[in-house]
This record gives sequence, structure tokens and C-alpha cells, in this order.
Amino acid sequence: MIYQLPPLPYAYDALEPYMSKKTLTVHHDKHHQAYTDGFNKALEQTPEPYKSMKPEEILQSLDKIPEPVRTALKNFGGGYVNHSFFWPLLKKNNGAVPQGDLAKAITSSFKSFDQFKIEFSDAAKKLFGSGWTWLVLDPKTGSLRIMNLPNQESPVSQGLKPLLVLDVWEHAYYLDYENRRAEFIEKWWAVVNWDMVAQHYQEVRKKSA
Ligand code: MN3
Repeated sequence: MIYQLPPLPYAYDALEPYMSKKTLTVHHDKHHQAYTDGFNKALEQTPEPYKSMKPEEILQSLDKIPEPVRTALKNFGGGYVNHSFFWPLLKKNNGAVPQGDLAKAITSSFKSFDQFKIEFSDAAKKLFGSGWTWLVLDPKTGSLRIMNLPNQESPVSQGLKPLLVLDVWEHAYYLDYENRRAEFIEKWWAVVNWDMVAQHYQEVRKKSA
């Protein structure tokens, strides 16, 4: 199986002024492409049955895969999967907020939507070095949780179900915001695609039911 870089699901300038055309071009066409290439290379060394699994299933099976291919799959397979998950979660939202079941779940886990935003932004600001801030559903408790993971680690490796994610690697914001990660995080709320988050929430609830 050879994976292709999924096309960006909108124009490169669709998220201006929050994320520039230049940032999206480099981030998608260079960084995501490099993870895709690295993932394909790692798969050449991956033994069966893992080699034929879906990328997410490979990430769930990392502890059974021998080194050094395990680390290569964690880094490049994670980078491939995480960025593929990230792009569709971006869309100019004109101030929209979560609705329906997703809104209820956020309120029930974080007291209020505003409190959720504060906690998520705080986590993203505090993440040291490179990594991603996630909103996940924990199937064991049924509640939502914010978590930071380093580098290209994925919550699916821990049995958690991702709903929303923010890439806080410097390559995600440095061209637009230089070292001002906090400002990037604040602006990012304007491009969260809540319909897509709600869609993920419905899908994972169906699977855990
Ligand atoms: Mn990235």
C-alpha cells in the first residue's frame, strides 16, 4: 500500500488572514508530504500483519511492532494521520460555536464552552517543544478530555477517540506569527470547523455505543 498526500480540502488562501496561503502551502505540500513519504518508506520495513492494516490501526498496534520500524511508524505514520485529521477541522467559522450533542458534551465535561476554550488554549500554550493539543473522547468514562502529546504521537495509540486537534509545531505558525504561539492559538478559534468536530463526535459515539 502506497499512501498519497490527501489534497488540502479547500483553497490555500481559504483561511486568510488567520493562516496564510504561504503557511498552508509549506505546511501541507512540504511537511505533510514529508510525513507521507516517510510513512511509505517505514511501511517497506513493516512486517505483516501490521503492514496491511489501516494507518490508524497501525498506530494502535505500535507496542507490538519491533524497533526501529516502530519509532519510524510512530513519527511518520503519526505525522501522516495527524495532518490528514487536522486539515478538514479548519474552516472560517464566522464566530459559530458548537451545537446540539457536542455542545452538551463540552458543557458537561468543562462546565461551559468558554471554560473549555480557556483550558484548551492554556494546554496549547504550555506544550513544551513540538506537539499537538487534542480534544478526545475517553470511551471508558464517556467524557471529553484535553491532552497534549509530543511530536507526532496520536491519542489513538492510547485507545482514545480524537475529536479536535491543534498543531502547535512551529512550522504551523512561524511564518505568520513568528514566536507568538499564544496569538496563533487565539486566532485559530476563528477557523475551527465545529461541524466536523460534531461529525467526529457522532461517529465515535456510535462506535462506542
Ligand atoms: Mn504540522
